[in-house]
Amino acid sequence: MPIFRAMTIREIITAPDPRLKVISKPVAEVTAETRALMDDMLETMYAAPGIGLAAIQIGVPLRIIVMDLAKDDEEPDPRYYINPEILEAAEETAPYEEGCLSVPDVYDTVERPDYVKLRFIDYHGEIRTMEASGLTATCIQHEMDHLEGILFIDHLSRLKRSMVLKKLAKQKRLEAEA
Ligand code: K1U
Ligand code: ZN
Repeated sequence: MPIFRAMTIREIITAPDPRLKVISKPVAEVTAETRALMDDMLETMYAAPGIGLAAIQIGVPLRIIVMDLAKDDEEPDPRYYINPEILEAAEETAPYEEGCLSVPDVYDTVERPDYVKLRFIDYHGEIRTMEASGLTATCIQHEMDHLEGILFIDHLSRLKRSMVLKKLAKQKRLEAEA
């Protein structure tokens, strides 16, 4: 008999928070528990709303990413990347104005390789390879940075980053006082 489990929208950790600096650990085996976590991540990402999410953003230090780049008028296209590794990256870079659910209300331009080839494990535990360009390449690299404890603001100048972090810390203080 199939067992149905309701998906849960989890809390997204926002910067500054030391948990976002943690290096995530590889997933040893894709189990029902891993799939339940990925289902929750996707639900959390859709609710935010966002186009990607790494497990560490909900406080789970595992190398898991979910993404969905489908447009509003398209069918959902959920993607799951477990233990992703970059096999090749282009020398050419492309700029993209990035945002991050863990860095609310901040957007800035980051340059990243405009093509990457990846190896990862999918939702069903199968090893796969994929080539990505455009927004897919940008988003997967942004999410893979989360697995290393890196935020997109770490790619900005030291001055910009410290201004953003000060603003976010102040926002958190005000929210705690309210
Ligand atoms: O927090 C995250 O890692 C998710 C982040 C992904 C991302 C966005 C842009 C460039 C690189 C990576 C987001 O989803 S921010 C929100 C966002 O981009 C968005 C939200 C609603 C509709 C469309 C986009
Ligand atoms: Zn992010």
